[in-house]
Amino acid sequence: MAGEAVSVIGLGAMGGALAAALLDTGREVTVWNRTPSRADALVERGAVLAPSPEAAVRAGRLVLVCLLDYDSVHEVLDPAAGALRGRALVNLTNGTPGQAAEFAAWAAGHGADYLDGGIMAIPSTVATEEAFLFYSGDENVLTGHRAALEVLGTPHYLGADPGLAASYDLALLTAMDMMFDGFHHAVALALAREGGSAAGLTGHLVSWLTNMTRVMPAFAAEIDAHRADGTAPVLTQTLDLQRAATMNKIVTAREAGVSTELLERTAAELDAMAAAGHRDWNSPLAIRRIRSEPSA
Ligand code: FVH
Repeated sequence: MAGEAVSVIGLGAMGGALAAALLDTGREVTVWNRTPSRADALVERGAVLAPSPEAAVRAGRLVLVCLLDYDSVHEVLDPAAGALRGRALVNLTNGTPGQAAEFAAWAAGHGADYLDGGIMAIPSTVATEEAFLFYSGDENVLTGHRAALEVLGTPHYLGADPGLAASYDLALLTAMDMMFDGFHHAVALALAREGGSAAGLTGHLVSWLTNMTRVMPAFAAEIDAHRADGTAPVLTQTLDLQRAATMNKIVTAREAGVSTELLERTAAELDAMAAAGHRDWNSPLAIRRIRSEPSA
């Protein structure tokens, strides 16, 4: 839809990709960045470079913010606060749920309609089918500007609590970090053997992890059911089996000269579950343990 005025504040790798995607759809895009030269390529393609954050805010009914962190968001937007009234402000800067809640209150105090967002994409996948974004806060912002926000990636509205999007965003990023820790550990083990290689292992690893991710919805259903009514989990393994397998992994890592730090944490958790009188490992128990619930 050409004609809808959108402002993008912050033209790093991600903000630049967001602005470019909006320009591609023929929208009027105003941009601002601390280092103005980062706007050059966008201006060549039709974007308007605002002289100040305040001018950028005034230029768009929808204002997207994508900066390094919340300190920079405040540094940039505090002097522009007077222009926010009546604007739809969407902050796509990574931060904690607490920071999102604090900023939502600040934005509401200045009369902005505030939506917090988390981008589940990298710059090269913005505006592709792969990209999705979490949103929480004022749902009317999403409803009123859905066409523009859908350009960036599929929107998932989570609820009115402005911290929800940050919470889901960081949850997914944490799982990703742990997956890459596991990948690097696995490759280090493979490299310790004559004939082992990263590429040789990785094809099998991707198949294995892809198969294992298919069990997650069943685990999730068990966790939710357990929370609601105490239903016993279906997917379960004995702690003895888990502990024996973990010990094999620790010995193998040690022999390969690979750090056992992460595995020792797992072993300690399994030991603690056994010491608390549990016989079986299952996902609801693992969740209770990680949440430090007394029964785990
Ligand atoms: N890049 C990615 O793959 C991830 C994917 C998921 C979402 N994140 C989040 O997006 C935010 C911005 O990330 P980015 O990739 O654009 O980051 P940079 O390329 O490093 O650009 C940083 C921008 O922030 C500006 N900036 C930093 N400090 C200040 C400040 N004190 N005052 C004003 N602006 C500031 C910086 O300006 P400049 O250095 O060009 O002048 C850039 O515009 C982030 O929350 C990710 O977690 C990206």
